[in-house]
Amino acid sequence: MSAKIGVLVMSYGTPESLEGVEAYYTHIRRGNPPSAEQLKELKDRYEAIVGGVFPLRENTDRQVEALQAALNRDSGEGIEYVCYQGLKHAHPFIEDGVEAMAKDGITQAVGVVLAPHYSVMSVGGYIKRAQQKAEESGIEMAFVESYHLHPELIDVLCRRVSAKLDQFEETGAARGEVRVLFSAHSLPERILAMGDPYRDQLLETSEAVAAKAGVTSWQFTWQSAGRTAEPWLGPDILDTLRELSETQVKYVLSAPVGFVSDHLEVLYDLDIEAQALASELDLRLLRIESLNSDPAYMSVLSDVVRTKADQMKVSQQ
Ligand code: FEC
Repeated sequence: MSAKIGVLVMSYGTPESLEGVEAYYTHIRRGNPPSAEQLKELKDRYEAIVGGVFPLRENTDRQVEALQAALNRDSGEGIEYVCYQGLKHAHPFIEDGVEAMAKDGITQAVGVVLAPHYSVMSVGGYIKRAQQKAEESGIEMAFVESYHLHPELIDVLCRRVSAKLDQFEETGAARGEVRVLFSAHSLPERILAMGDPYRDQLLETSEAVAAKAGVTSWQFTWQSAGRTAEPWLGPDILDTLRELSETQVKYVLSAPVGFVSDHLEVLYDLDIEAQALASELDLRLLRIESLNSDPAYMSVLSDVVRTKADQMKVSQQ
């Protein structure tokens, strides 16, 4: 008999179509519908990236499929991992994923989020919802909280940074002339007063990648801050680019280490919005490739999931 372990793979979620953007946005805003102007602005951003197609859905599907294959390829005899998707703001929701596990008779599961850094306002929110549903469904669940310094994650990010520095070199810019801008989704400033580890974890990832890639000219900046009245963590990448343009810096490499997929915050906020500002400011801006379902990222995820599963006393089913 083999033991079956459920793996709840959690991700942000994206609308299924332009018609679905309003419901999605309302969910992000905890049930408060956006104004007509806010809705139009968001739809315009989605249309600008790929004309109404939502790349995050397909990327998440591929990541979940690849993770299940990686887990079972390397798993010890007698354990079968079954992956379920649970999205924060779209179908199948986190609760749907847990329910699907329960329907399949899963009694033990590991939860992991497709975001390496922990904040009580990001990963903490995913875990809370999954934990509550798991308790109601009689599933024992353990959670991976963060993996921001996993050696294979640092390695693959270092390779991504080096590849783009090579590209700069091929076009005449010395590696040392390129300022590397590590970035992640901003959060409200109040997380700092709560002692949240998010900012420190992001700085640790950035430092580790820079050290491994031999990068000395780098800084951390935020991006994609929400449109709410309270202060968000800064500086924002657009302000950072403006500041850099007033110095000797001419070449900038964007490394959004807080994200693992191509989606709106990368394809619009960086590739369209930041890129347009960079050309206006006469800065040459490149961006590292997203991890998506790179086997090295799948290996990071399968390692952290397996480590959690090993800590649970697996019962034979
Ligand atoms: O491609 C896509 O369809 C989805 C792209 C997407 C990702 C993403 C990741 C994170 N968010 C985080 C925090 C917040 C907070 C608010 C907020 C608002 C939005 C809006 C859109 C959106 N987020 Fe997001 N986020 C993505 C998309 N996010 C669209 C609404 C319009 C806007 O503000 O731009 C503010 C909520 C509020 O109004 O109170 C907070 C964090 C992450 C990274 C970790 C993770 O993936 O969970 C943190 C991808």
